[in-house]
Amino acid sequence: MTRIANIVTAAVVAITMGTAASSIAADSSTIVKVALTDMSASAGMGPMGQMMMGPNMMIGMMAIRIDQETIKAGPVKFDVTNWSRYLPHEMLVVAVDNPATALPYDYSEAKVNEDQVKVLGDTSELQPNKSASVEVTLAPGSYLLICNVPGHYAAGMAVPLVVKP
Ligand SMILES: [Cu+2]
Repeated sequence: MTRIANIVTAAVVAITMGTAASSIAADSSTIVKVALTDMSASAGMGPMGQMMMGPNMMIGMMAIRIDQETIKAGPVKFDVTNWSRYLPHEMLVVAVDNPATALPYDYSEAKVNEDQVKVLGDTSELQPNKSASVEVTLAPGSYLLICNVPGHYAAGMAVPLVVKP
C-alpha cells in the first residue's frame, strides 16, 4: 500500500513540475512555482527524489525548490505547495543584501528572527499537500525564500531568488 502511494505521489510531482515549466515558457507573466519538500515528500523517487540520492541523502532532508532562480522586477505570484506527507512548511519572501550571508538567527527558538529581516510576503504554515499563493511586487535585488518553521531554515529550507530590472 505504501509503495503504491509513493508512486502516485511521485507521478503527481512529475506532472505538476512539467506543467509549470511549459506554462512559463508559453507566457511571460512572472509566476514562480515553489515546492516545499522533505524526505517524506520525495520517498527517493521522481524528479525531486533524484536530487536527494547518494551519500548525502540523509543530510539534505528539507528543501525549497523553485522553477526559476532569476525573474524580472514587478508583480510576482508565488504558487507554493507543501509536498510533505507529514510536516507543515511555509514560505517567506525575505529581501536581503547578500543571499550568501546567514540571516539573523534566534537560537532559542531555532528560527530566523523575523523582526530583524525584511519579510515581504508569507504563506503562513501550510499543512501537508496544501497549496497557497502569495503575490508581492519585487524591486530589483536579492531575495531569499525561506521556511521558518522551527529548525527548517537550519535544515536547508532557504533558496536565493534574483530579481533583475
Ligand atoms: Cu519547512
